[in-house]
Amino acid sequence: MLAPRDTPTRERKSLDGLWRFQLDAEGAGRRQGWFDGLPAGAREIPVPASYNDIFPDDAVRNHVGDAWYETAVLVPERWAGQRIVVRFGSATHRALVWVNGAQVAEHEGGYTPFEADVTDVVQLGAENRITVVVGNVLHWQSIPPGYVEETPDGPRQNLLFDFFNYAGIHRTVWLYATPGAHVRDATVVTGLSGTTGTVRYGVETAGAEGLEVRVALRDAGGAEVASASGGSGELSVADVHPWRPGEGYLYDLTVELWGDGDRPTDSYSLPVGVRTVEVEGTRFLINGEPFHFRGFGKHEDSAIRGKAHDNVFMVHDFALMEWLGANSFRTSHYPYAEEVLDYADRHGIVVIDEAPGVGINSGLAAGVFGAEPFQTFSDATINEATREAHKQAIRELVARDKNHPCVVLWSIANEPESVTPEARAYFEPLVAETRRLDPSRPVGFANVQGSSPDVDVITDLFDVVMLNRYYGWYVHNGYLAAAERALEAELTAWAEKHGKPIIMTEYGADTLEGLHRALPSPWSEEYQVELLAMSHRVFDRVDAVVGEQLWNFADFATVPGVMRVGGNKKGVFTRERQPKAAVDHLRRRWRGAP
Ligand code: BDP
Repeated sequence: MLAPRDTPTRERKSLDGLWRFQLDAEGAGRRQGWFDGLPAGAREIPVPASYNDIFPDDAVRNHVGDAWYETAVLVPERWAGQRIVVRFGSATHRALVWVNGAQVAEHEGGYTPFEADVTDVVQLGAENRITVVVGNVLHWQSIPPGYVEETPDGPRQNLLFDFFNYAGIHRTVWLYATPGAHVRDATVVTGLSGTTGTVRYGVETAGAEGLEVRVALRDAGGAEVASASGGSGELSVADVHPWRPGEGYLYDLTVELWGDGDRPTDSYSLPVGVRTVEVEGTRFLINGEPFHFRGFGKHEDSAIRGKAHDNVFMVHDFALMEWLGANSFRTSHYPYAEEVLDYADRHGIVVIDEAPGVGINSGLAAGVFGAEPFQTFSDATINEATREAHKQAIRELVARDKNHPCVVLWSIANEPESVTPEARAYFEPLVAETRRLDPSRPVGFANVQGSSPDVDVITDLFDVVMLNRYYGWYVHNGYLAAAERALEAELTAWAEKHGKPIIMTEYGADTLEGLHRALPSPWSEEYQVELLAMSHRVFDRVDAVVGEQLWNFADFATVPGVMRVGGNKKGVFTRERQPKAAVDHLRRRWRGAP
């Protein structure tokens, strides 16, 4: 799926700003035709933003159900004869969209884009009403799954994961115009052989019968280095400048449709980084060279904005990661905004791109997040329909992110149950589908503590071992010597059993900023430092460990609970991005800082 861009033949208009907003807990809006106009009294709300923390209003913060949004947009007269599309970067977790009262789009899944051709319903040169109803309920057949309990005080959403269920329109909304005959999609897969790079490309078009596809690759200075015609082919780049970790060198692939005229009918530009990714034994290779992941599991999370994309936080977070010497992160536990991947492409930051398959684990949900006991996989809980929703989420993730050089690995789930035959039956088709969609990247999942190599039954389906381990926190809390022995024993067992690269995708300790203890005890800043230092000693002793992404970059919002003091405090930065003591340890380890 192509991101909207301004090109010589295309124009886009952002609909970000203040929209009208109305909660609809009873679900009355559809019956009452709110798509023809929200009721009087609707408030103003910023888009993009999660709605939860905008107002000091518990009904908004803990809302379960529909929330309506409305705006008006003037569609330029000059777009006459063009194809006009409305596109949402995301709406969490599902949405229905109307334009001038006509339904144009319906989408399930809170973290991937969707769009609709609205050419026939908009009025040119006039104001057009756009209405969206966003649903935030998670149920057994959604991804992520969850369930709603009816209580005397109304419905209560039970979550099976450890982050606040922020909802709303979280990313930019675009209205854009393209020619009727247009480039619908483009896919690139790159290769390297000595000093020569290859860019295999495929272009999909719509309404373009009789038009010729022409592609041209330009270097960062704008000089053309290769060109071809036809809907698919391979470009060869002599003396290629590869994309590599730490240096996000990008070429530009211009894809054009040509008829008889002296200008292209449509033109689209795709940034392309030429690099390769492979797993070889216990090594993870980028451009044939062993890569060691240093960085974090993150969240899209900040005060007031919730899970909305925000360029201020994005640039700041990347700057902080660079300051520490991090070279990578995981989009735990859902696809992040497209702007984040574009930025990582340009800056050479490596990304593990995760599907929103989180909460597929009864043991964890009941034990840690307080859910009623349930069986993970059953007709009444996570079933084939859930798996289909999960598959669709993977399809949309790959469709959106397949061309990003920064993405080197798909993570299709976080901490799922992985010890029963049902788990294997659930995951086999998902892994196969991911590989079918993208044979060029390895596939993994983040394995939960307790699913050790002697009981896990799904890791052989994957290319890498990704481990979330809390030795020294949930296990052996306060006993780092015991934690060190246990962590080393488990990592050694993984290395011996599978002979695959091991990436530590989570390890860490909740840490209350400002709590100091001369003798490091849990929750103090000193203990976080000691736990990280212990973990790093172990990683350095196990050859197969090729990555350390600790949990978490910053403190983040969760549902309240006896284990959460105003949220999850495992950040090495506070939620406001102020450093805890661990930052010095990381700078020394990752940057060689004194
Ligand atoms: C793991 C999860 C992560 C949690 C973390 C924790 O993958 O989402 O926030 O542990 O407990 O279970 O801090």
